[in-house]
Amino acid sequence: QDGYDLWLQYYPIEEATLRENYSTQIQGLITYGSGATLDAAVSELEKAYAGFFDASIPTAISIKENSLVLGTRDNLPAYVLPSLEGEFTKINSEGYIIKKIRIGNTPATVITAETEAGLLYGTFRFIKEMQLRNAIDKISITDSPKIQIRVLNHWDNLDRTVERGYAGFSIWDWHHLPELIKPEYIDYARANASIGINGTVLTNVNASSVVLTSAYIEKVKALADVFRSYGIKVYLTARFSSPMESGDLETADPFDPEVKQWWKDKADEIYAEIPDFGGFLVKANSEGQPGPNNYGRSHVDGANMLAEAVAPHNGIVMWRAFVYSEHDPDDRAKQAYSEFVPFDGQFHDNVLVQVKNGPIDFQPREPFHPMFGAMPDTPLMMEFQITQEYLGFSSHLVYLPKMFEEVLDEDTYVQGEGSTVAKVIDGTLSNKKLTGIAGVANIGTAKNWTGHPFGQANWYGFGRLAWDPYIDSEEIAEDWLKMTFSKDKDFVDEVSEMMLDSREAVVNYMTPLGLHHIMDTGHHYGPGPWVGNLDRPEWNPVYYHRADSLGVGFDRTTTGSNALAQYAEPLREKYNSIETTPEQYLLWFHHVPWDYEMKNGKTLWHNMAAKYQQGVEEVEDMVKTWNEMEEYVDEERFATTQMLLQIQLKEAKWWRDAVLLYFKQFSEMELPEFVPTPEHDLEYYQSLEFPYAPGISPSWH
Ligand code: BDP
Repeated sequence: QDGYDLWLQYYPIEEATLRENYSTQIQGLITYGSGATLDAAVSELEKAYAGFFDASIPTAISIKENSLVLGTRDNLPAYVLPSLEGEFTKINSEGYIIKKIRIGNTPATVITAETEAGLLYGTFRFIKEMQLRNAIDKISITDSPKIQIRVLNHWDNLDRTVERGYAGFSIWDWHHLPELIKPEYIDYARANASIGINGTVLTNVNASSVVLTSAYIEKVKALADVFRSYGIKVYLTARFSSPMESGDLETADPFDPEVKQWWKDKADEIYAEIPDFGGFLVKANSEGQPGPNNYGRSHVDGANMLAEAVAPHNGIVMWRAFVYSEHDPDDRAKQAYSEFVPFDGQFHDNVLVQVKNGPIDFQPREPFHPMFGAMPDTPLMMEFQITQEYLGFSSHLVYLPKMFEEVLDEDTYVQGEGSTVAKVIDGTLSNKKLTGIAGVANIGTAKNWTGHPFGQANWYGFGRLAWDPYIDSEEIAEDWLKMTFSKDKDFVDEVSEMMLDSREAVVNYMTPLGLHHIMDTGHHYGPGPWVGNLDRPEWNPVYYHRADSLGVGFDRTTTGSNALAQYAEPLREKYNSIETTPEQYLLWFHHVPWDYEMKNGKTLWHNMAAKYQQGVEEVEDMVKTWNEMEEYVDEERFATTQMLLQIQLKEAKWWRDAVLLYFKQFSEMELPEFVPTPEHDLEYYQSLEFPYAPGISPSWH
């Protein structure tokens, strides 16, 4: 088992009664309609059936007892529809209905939808029910995605390095495209379709304009042709200065008629090849990327110009709000809000503003980004990072859906209690038509796609939450474990608990109590709270923790940067006082004295040390739990996970020791006796270098 099959493993059904029952329920597959997506659904059913029963799925030419009927509403025979009355009102265009019905006296299972994509999702769901060994004889499931645009963002460069990628190189083999279509492309599409992902941005946000040249458009088209059958659209990142880099123009000013025309022509050229091209994702005027500000124009000017170019083709623009400037002396956490919120309502209808979950940058824990809820007249899409840039790369087991869920569940209070981030994203809070969510992919050429075997759960879980931002991360973990490893209850109970706890563990051993961005700079691996020599102040960890002899933490209250003014009441008031700020955000919002007495009666220093120690102990528990799971897991994945957990344990201790030794210089307090004496001195930790850490792409050299 190398993990290549992800959660799409169709093990033989060994239990005799169930096997008998399932095969009785699937007497003959009959499909109505035609098309590549329907073919994809059928081919998946064939694969699954072959795996479950070691036989070919029986087919039928007309509906008979216990047929499995597949077809969109328009294609189903009219006599089937009355048995589905009322069901279609429950789904949207990508939703599905799976139902055991009676047609006259004949029982049959129908999978249907309004669109072929819905049919495909329904098929995957039907298969999943069997993967989970659920009963299907009275099956009745309707489901629809709650968010429209559910995309992966690949930070893949054309030279196949992956920015912040820890699972090998890019899976897009640009050199051999368009001719060579690798089986991986199809399996990638299957995996995404199985969780409802309907779009992929192929290229890095730090973009190259080369992907917009005709030679590359041809390559992109080849991928789009593969993904189309799986309901997946392709998108590209658009480098704002492309009109200049192409050699065509001397400016990229969005007000220049020639620039506008250039983008219109470019869009026409792309759509001529890829009629369902999704549109552009843009990082502009951020971390050195070109953008409209270079010409004295605003983000709205830039986004709207591109939106006009793709609008005739129903394309969209995802314009990122990840901006902060070295020239702006204000708290970095405030800058995106300050820059974007005044533009609310001014973006064209086909623009989504893409906002990271927190106001800094994909930390183990951040409060939600205050832009969520603050732009009621603009579609805001969520950007999560699935790749673990700040969370131990693909060496550490961290179950991210737990964190995604925390963010989605946070209450923005913008329209009173219950105005959760999820409701902003799914559009229900302010009645948005266009909705979206993006996950920065953790996928690469690693045999198992994600490097760490448990990295797959983060890809899987992102997809599930993109489909339905209200589901429980525990349910997702359980589903994933059952489909990926074993359905044994003891295994699932123990390991899902381990996964759920892993998120808090990483917060504890890296950045407890609201600390953030104290990773070593550049690669962001390992501790680096001492770094303070980089050109841009906000690239330095010392900027974020602000430790001194008095205390530690970033004062973002009314006495400090007042970033909390960007939140609605009662959050503002709550975060303004140390006493009412949740301890998990304490040092995010406050500069707190080392001897400040916390809720448990102990000092801040004591609590900080205790959290780091707890993080290490939590990883020790993970190691113990996993060691007991040998009987449930194949040798290869068991051993890989076991070895990686040892790395995680070693590095959790490294984090604890390095950070506590560093802060001790300021607190001038002793480590509590339950924290073991660090193995090395601070100088040792400071001297460690990682010149070849993965994930730093040429754009950062
Ligand atoms: C940061 C990464 C950097 C990305 C940037 C972004 O360090 O590599 O380019 O975010 O999201 O997290 O644009």
